[in-house]
Amino acid sequence: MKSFTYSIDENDKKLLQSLFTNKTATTEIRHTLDGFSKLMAYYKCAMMEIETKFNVLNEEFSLQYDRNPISSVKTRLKRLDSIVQKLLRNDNELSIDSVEENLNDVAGVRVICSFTHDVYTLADALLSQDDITLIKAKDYIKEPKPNRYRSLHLIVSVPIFLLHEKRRMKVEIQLRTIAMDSWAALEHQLKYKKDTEFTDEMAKDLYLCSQLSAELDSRMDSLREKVNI
Ligand code: 0O2
Repeated sequence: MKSFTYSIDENDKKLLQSLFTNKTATTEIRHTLDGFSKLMAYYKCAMMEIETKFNVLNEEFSLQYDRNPISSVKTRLKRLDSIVQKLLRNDNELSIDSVEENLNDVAGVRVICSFTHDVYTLADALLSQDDITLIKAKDYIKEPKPNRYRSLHLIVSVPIFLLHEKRRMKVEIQLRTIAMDSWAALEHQLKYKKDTEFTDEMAKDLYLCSQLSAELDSRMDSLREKVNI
């Protein structure tokens, strides 16, 4: 059985000690560490709830249409150093409450689909569930980012049921096709690879790849429509 606890490593502890409290009293530090571990465990539970919902939708879809719309579901919890960087970048307070209030993407679920049509079918099916609240949607498929990044982003809140309380937690969901995912992974690698310069030629090639990937998705969707699957 999977553990529900979020364990913080030594680096996280040091970072928390220096950033989340300016007091050195041991009880204060322990309180902060416990609070952060608890919050991350809640995010993990929310992430698992969403992952399960997509797995259920995938099963049900395959019963009805004899194919799986989901190629894979990936989950990730934002690392503490990324959490701190994002709070600082946005001029938000460094506190545990501030994480919950200001960040939407501590818990992330990425759903990779076979067809663009499936992205919207799954998003609609999830959003029609009565325990899911849509907080924000960004459709980078209909309106790609200037670098041609495509994906459908949903920020939702989902309830998690604890021993004595029910809490709503935010989860960022990214839905995309296999082609969109391959492109995003390549773009991320090229951009963040520190030992290689990101040249104009690479940017042009990447742009061409984005066009090809969009065309591939569109043709695949047309074929899917023809065979009505
Ligand atoms: P990681 O490790 O992937 O999480 P928000 O405050 O959420 O409204 P934000 O953070 O700008 O504003 O959200 P947005 O635009 O919805 O994008 C958040 C995430 O989408 C990023 O997370 C990436 O995962 C992905 N993403 C967005 N734009 C791009 C892009 O141009 N290229 C690639 N490859 N991915 C993109 P993080 O926080 O960068 O990292």
